[in-house]
Amino acid sequence: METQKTFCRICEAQCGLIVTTDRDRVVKIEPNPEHVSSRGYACIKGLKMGAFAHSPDRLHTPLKKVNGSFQPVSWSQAISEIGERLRDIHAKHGGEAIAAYMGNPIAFSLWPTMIMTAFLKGFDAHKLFTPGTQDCANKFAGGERLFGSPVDQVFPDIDHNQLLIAVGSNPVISKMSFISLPHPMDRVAGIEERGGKVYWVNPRLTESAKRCGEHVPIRPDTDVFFMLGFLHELIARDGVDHDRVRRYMEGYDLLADAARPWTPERVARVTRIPAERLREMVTAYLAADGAAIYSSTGVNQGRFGLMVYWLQEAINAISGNLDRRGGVLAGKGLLPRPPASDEARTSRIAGVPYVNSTIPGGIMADEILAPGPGQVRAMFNMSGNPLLTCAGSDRLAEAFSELELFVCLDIVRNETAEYADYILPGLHGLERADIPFYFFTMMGLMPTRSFSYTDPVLPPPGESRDEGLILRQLCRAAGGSLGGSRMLQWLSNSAEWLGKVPYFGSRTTLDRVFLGLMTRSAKIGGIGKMRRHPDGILLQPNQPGDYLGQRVNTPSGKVQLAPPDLIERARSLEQVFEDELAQRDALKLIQKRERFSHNTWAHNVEVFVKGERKTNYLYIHPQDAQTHNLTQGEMARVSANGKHIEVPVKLDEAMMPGTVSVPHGWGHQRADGLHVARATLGANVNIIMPDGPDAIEPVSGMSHMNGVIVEVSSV
Ligand SMILES: Nc1nc2c(c(=O)[nH]1)N[C@H]1C(S)=C(S)[C@@H](COP(=O)(O)OP(=O)(O)OC[C@H]3O[C@@H](n4cnc5c(=O)[nH]c(N)nc54)[C@H](O)[C@@H]3O)O[C@H]1N2
Ligand SMILES: Nc1nc2c(c(=O)[nH]1)N[C@H]1C(S)=C(S)[C@@H](COP(=O)(O)OP(=O)(O)OC[C@H]3O[C@@H](n4cnc5c(=O)[nH]c(N)nc54)[C@H](O)[C@@H]3O)O[C@H]1N2
Ligand code: SF4
Ligand SMILES: [Mo]
Repeated sequence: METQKTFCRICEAQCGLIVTTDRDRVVKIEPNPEHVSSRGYACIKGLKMGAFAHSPDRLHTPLKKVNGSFQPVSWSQAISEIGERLRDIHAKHGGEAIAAYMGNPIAFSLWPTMIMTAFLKGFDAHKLFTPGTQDCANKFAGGERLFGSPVDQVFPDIDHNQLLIAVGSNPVISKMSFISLPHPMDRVAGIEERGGKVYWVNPRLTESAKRCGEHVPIRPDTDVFFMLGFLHELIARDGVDHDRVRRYMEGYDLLADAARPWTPERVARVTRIPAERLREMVTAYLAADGAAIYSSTGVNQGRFGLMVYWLQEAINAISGNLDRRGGVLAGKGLLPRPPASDEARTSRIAGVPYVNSTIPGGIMADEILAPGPGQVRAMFNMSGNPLLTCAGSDRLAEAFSELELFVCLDIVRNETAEYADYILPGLHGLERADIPFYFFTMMGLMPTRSFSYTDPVLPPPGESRDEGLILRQLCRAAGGSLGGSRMLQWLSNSAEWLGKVPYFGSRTTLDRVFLGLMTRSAKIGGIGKMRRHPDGILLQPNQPGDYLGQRVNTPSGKVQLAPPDLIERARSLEQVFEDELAQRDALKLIQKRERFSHNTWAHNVEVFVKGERKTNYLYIHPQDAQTHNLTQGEMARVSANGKHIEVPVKLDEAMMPGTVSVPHGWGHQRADGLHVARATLGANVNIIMPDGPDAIEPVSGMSHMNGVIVEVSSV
């Protein structure tokens, strides 16, 4: 038996763990009480991840599709055949024809994600799809507009907030996003314990709202009106720190103009938050000695996620809460940021803009299906299951079947991989060395500033390989140069060659060299030092007062309160308001994350899909169920955009009337490679989610997955 300390890479909390192994198998995973940031906290998914790492469905060799079925092939065959096809596509159609999707799990590992970017650059390719436009690209687009860079982001100073308004967030289940917060509910509940206040603005009475604070029900996808009403009231009460605004911000008058028409009484008609309730929240916000409004995927995935982000951060800024103790703090990364791309790229599909150097998932099918120059013909999917996680699954299925070359790098054969020509076995998180997620190392979104390093805990099973190495080998085989640099490719080749020499081998794994360079450039020391600190290292705490006038990245150095394109869009809200009134009786579908689910992959772990958990449901308020003649347990048909799915009904008083929910990540029945998930029931909600250029938020490219109008009926 051996024990090793590591940290979890499933969600942003990145909890410290102690893993006990016996002959390369996980026997037990426990929370690490000594870890500097998580201090003994971990959730069920982290503690049970051994089951996923050791799944009997793990791929041990590369697979190639031959006459419609997958057969094991050698690495050298897979690499050389893919290389040849890629070389050919590149020669005929250029880099525009090559794209990649990089999914959520591997985003927590810096090395393979960097290599993916360098791999694409090696073919002058730039179409990188990620889940970002399914969860947070509005924040990147907002950061760019307000603070001068997509990676300039702020987070609530949670351990000092005296008031927190959390909009569209449910930490008990998800553990939060854009903030690394192990044991989030203890930290949020701490606000009340020190006499402060917490509000949860949410169409559902969530697990979090049941734990502490007050629930403020809101009609889905009307948060932009809530923010406008809040801003209107804040200005009407002169809750503005004019001196700070004058010194550090620009565009205040235009911002105030945008809020003028939206009185609390008026916005109440669509948000259903009574005017008095909103006024009471503004009073509490102004009275608090340090307050923050924070929002997450519940609004990001609506039609106005970018507008909500803008207004929320404008409120935090003009009220004097930005860059102050107990308000919101601007992240300060540890590593130098990768240089921002100076080209403002747009897609050939309707001129859709890229955000943070990625292209929206909502136009992936169009990029593959629409003929003409730039049509995507080769696709590399690393650690993603876009067939189930991106909007418009049916069109995506059609698109994936059209690809000339489709390669998946995964640890199992998931639903998307069924469409692949090759599936290449990568590593599970426990099998790789790592430093923290780039939201923390680059963006500094950490209330407790800390740094950890982990060596791999498990050896790779069978012939599976580090994804960084796979991509480097593919790049070489196709005649590309990593990062477009011959020098880099030469370095990569040499490291690979040296890796085969017994003595050098253990010293020249490029990932370790890279991570060592990163820890050194973070001025933390080398890996040797990090190994002596398996519980992580605490860094100098966040300092309020070091951002405004000093680190704001806009050309003038001032926070931009009135980005022109957002001011312009604010004018179109009059029509949206009228439309909302006209749709007041329609049912709106929202997302819901589940304790034992994690997007798609957790459903292939037996303990997570036991009993009642073997399917997703239509969650619906009993009153709505009665109106639609639905009863507990019966199958319901849920329709939108001319498509439908069928799921069992679960009556749920926690849902606001007029709101229903169907959790995503389900619908595994055709997953031949996933023996546990295949036996689950449930349906893929993304079949009914809209895709295409008209269905995404025009500036940030966010897919519309929340507040989608649906119809329900019994089957
Ligand atoms: N309707 C709707 N859709 C949604 C959402 C929603 O709320 N509603 N949420 C969205 C969000 S927030 C996200 S982040 C996306 C997630 O979307 P995706 O990233 O596409 O899906 P996941 O299920 O997270 O993971 C995909 C695959 O990663 C593989 N994997 C796990 N670890 C590794 C590894 O270390 N290496 C490799 N190579 N593979 C690995 C798993 O086996 C799995 O097959 O879904 C989005 N989709
Ligand atoms: N157990 C579990 N944990 C997860 C994940 C998982 O799948 N399962 N996924 C991980 C990933 S990839 C991410 S990105 C994070 C996301 O983490 P969060 O962004 O914190 O997401 P949720 O906790 O789902 O909170 C979203 C909340 O928004 C509410 N909501 C829905 N529509 C609206 C609306 O129109 N307005 C308002 N105000 N609220 C609305 C929902 O009721 C829900 O409570 O979670 C991560 N953690
Ligand atoms: S909260 Fe997130 S990081 Fe912590 S153990 Fe659970 S899944 Fe892992
Ligand atoms: Mo996500």
